[in-house]
Amino acid sequence: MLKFYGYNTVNSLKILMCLLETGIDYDFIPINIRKGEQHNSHFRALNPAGKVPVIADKGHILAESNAILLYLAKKANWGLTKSAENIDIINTWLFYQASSQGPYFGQVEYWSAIAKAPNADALTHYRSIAQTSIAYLNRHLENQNFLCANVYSIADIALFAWINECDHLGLSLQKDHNVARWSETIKQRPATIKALDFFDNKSIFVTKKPTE
Ligand SMILES: N[C@@H](CCC(=O)N[C@@H](CS)C(=O)NCC(=O)O)C(=O)O
Repeated sequence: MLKFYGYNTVNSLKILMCLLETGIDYDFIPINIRKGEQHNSHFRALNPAGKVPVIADKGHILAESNAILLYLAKKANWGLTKSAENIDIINTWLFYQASSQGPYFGQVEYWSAIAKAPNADALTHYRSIAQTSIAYLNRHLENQNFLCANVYSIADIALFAWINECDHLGLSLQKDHNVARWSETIKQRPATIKALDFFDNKSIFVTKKPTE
């Protein structure tokens, strides 16, 4: 069975949302990155970068959450991955998420919640860039419900995970109604509800799966 190594993080949330949407069977293996388990030799053998999420499927080991999303969607034949035109659009969003949205939001998290020496300039700077990326997403969602071909896909999953942290990061969706509507729609999907419940659950370190 596919093994999913993860923790309560935005990038692991993407993978759980996709596994639950596609119905692929899996074993969840918690890697407590706050206790440094990502540096254990066993885990480093899977991902020398020492980061979650990682999957192992019949000997095939894969890291990088967006690469994993693509792998899972193709494996399950889920969503839009059969059309070349759609896969180009999806890839564009996956690269945008990994190279822009993720790092911007990550900096906001760092300067708002992690940095030992506060830096108001850095926080303001990265919040402003993150808000600009939300506005960009908002324009794209003006006349459509989802990011690609108006069908829910891994592109939406990838972008949703950080948008779901906006409150916690002091970012606002008030002016970005399309993003707020899109995010609410995704939050109401049964797979999203189960995935969010699972990672909110304090018993995350007991290997278990969300109930069907
Ligand atoms: N680009 C990677 C980022 C993975 C990543 O940064 N994982 C973090 C948690 S979200 C992690 O494992 N951090 C542990 C560490 O850096 O020691 C992805 O999309 O999977």
